[in-house]
Amino acid sequence: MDAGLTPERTEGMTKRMAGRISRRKFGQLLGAAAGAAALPGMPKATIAQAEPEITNAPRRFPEGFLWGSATASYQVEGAVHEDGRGPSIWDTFSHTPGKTHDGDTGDVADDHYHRYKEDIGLMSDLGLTTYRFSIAWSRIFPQGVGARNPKGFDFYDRMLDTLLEAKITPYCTLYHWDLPQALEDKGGWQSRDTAKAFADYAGVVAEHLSDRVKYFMTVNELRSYVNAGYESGIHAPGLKLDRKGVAQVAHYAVLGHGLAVEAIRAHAKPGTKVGFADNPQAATPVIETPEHIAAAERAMREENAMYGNVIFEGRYTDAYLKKLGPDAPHFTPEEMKAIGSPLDFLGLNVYTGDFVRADESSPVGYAMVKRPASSPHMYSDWLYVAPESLYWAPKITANIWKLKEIYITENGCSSADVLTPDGHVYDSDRIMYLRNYMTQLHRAVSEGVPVKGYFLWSLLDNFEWADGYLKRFGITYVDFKTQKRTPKLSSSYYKEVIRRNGLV
Ligand code: BGP
Repeated sequence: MDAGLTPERTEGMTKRMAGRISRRKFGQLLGAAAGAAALPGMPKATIAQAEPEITNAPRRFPEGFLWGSATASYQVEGAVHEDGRGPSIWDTFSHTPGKTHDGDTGDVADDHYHRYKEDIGLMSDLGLTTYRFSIAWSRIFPQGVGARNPKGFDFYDRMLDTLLEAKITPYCTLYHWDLPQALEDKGGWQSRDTAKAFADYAGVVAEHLSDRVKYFMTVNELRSYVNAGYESGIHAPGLKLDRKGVAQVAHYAVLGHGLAVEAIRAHAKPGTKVGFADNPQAATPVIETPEHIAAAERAMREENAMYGNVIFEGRYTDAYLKKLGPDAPHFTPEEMKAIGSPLDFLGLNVYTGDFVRADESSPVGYAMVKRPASSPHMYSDWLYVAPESLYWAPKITANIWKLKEIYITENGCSSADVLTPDGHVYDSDRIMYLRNYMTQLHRAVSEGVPVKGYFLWSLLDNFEWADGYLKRFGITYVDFKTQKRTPKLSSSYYKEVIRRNGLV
């Protein structure tokens, strides 16, 4: 006997059954009524027969809205020993036993270095109008600084030429976490010299590529590589610094961004646009009322005081410095000026949201809502489902930081994808996730929030950092043994979104 089957539970089940039966019956009655209303001999009208153009006309995105996908060098390229590439911290970290799932490494990854043409073919099939990729710093400067590797640019030149032939606009990230190991050996982001080295590298790349690339992002997700890399140690370089150490690393990371902005402006062709891809704590009002919305705006500044906020306001908030006290970072007025360099756009990586409520008793005027254990998440346990975040993150950031141009530089999810015997991946949960998030994005754009494009993470299943090849985020399934690519059902979904330039 089921020990959990108490009298109360049995009674509840009976009630629910009764409810279900009556609802089903109600449905049958409705169906009969609809059938009766149809003209004899005429097929019954179904939703599937409705004209998509008509039903979705009011749910279109503005003309020229960019539809893209995003990848990152270490996650897709492979070819880690080819053409003079130097080692990065992710080579070292992934080859250290126990650091990644099953000891997976990016040695081969998606072999995109050799298969980029096939991958650009996939983008063309989807109808992508833009593509976000990142440069492996240690392909250009194998030691991080000093001698340039002449072959370093060849791959990116080839890839960009193919991309432009396919009429896909490139968006380039200069740092997606693969710091040259030689720089980590000299202190990595704990050293101010790394910020300077990053700026020098950024200037060189911008000078070389800005005839073909008009949009540069300095860094990807400061919070991730600072906190996961130097605080919890779950990402490369795997350090666990104290609070003071982490605050200083965060400062040198935003300084690196700021100096890189100056270097790009100094070396790139006129008209080049500069921004960065941020993953703010996406403060989302728990209920859409004025007091909770105001609380979420306050939270967006304070929770991101050391990243997005210091970049857009050029100063650390008083609350942030007060909270850190003697652990606050050392900084100079010149550094703060560089950090606050004006930007052309903000990239937002939005996967999940953090609910905020108004709290008059708190000195900052808000409280973060602790997630109940039942909160739904996708296959990655950190990826809580919060579609509203794709409305509120761009809306609030545009408002508080006075932004004119925003891109969703990453959004997507992991699913427990299975390749079925008929050779398909029916990732209906990913489609559900995307549909809900895009509906909220559409809501923002319809209200005039200046989001100009969307990049889905990711084009391909790839090396997902500490999760190795376990967590699949692609809309294309990759068999990592054969490198065979199979577009998933979500790929058909996204293709239709792009075709309509609207919600599906
Ligand atoms: C973002 C990163 C991506 C990608 C994605 C999935 O934070 O910018 O590179 O990895 O998250 O996250 P994860 O692989 O850590 O689960």
